[in-house]
Amino acid sequence: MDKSRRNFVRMAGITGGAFSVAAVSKYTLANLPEPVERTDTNTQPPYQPEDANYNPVVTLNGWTLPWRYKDGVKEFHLVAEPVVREMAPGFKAHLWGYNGQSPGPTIEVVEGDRVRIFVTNKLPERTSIHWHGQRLPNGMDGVSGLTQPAIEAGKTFVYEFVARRPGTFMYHPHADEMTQMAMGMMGFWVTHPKVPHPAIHKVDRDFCFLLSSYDIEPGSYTPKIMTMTDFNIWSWNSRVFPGIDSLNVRLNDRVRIRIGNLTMTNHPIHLHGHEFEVTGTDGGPTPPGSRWPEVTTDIAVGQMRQIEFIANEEGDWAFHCHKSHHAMNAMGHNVPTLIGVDHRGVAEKISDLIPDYMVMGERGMGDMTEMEMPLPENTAPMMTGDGPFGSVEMGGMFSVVKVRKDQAPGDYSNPEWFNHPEGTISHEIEMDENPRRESDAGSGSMRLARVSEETIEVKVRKPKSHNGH
Ligand SMILES: [Cu+2]
Repeated sequence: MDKSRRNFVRMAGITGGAFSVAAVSKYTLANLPEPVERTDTNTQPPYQPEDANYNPVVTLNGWTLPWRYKDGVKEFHLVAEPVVREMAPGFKAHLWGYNGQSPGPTIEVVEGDRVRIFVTNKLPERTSIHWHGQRLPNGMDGVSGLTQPAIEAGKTFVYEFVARRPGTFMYHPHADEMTQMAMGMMGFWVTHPKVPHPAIHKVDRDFCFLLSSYDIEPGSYTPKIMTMTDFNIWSWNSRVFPGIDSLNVRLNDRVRIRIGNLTMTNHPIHLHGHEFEVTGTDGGPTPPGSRWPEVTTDIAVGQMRQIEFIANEEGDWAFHCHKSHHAMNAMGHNVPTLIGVDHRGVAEKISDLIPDYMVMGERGMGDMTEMEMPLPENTAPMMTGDGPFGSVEMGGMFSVVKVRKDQAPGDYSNPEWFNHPEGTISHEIEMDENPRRESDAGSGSMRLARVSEETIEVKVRKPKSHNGH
């Protein structure tokens, strides 16, 4: 196609953003909906069509794909293509995705809707889309070779089915899956109930995101697609902390968060300060009698979970994967544990030879967060993120649920850090400088002892080897 004839215009106003559509294209001529693209990574406000009688979802660092009505059918156009995703400030990845981004836009419909989805393949290889969790005719299931021929590069296919079941779903390729999912091809799908459903609550806020992982060497841009286990980028919607937006809610809101796992391992997702219930899976809403309170729920590979809670505690509540290695950014895993190893002298000597040399991990890894050692270009710091009290020392699958009294209903904008009521912040206390205070003999009270530096040295100093070096 002659690229110079493609004239992109900006559609401002719908969600205040940077949609762009081709003004005249072969799609118009073929009577297909113009593909809508976004290239930025900001969480878009809910997409609220005029006739929507549901509370739309908000996709973390993402957006919902607009559709057009044609003969009572909701028509969408997905374009599979190479994209550039800024995964965190200062760190971009060359991924594959849909309509300008990875993950692709969220598709949001209502139970009973007939949907028609055009899929144009602008990848260098063939693809297909599987509609994970949907009830549909077998030939619409998107498994290339099994239920349809693959969509060859440059071709457009159409899928059409009725969204029969309300719930939480996703879409992804079912052609060269290992490569295409390792490259970021995936998207969310939400089907709202048509009429009130006994197991589906009305909620005030409804968030969604996908878990994905990448293996991108520090200083490079493209994921290594053959990696099976040793991923180094653990992301929510292809973003890593501090690049993941916070989930901003109003005090006493009922909040739903829908999460799907398209990585190669499980993720125990943990919320601070509240208990939640798992109210649904990709198999549908869970029966209310089957629910119990949790603060962590494990999401296995290929599973989806929707959690719900009443946000009735004000504050900035951490929300993260509980696997600590998934809450940090690109790092080597072959680093020996150096806690307690005495480097005094060694570092000085090496510094004479290598000016930027820095001993890693002598007092734990927390110092890494403020380290001055230069990172390769295009690398997200391993543990980072400034909070109101210093570095958060996190990365990867970490964000914050911000619960505020004065967050207006429907306002998803990011408030300032929490203003703690006086006397409610953990703080340092005055310590007696005596190394050891005599406890009241026999009183059974706890010994408040300050262990001397010497004791620490004995406990942690690496023992000498047998032959006495
Ligand atoms: Cu995890």
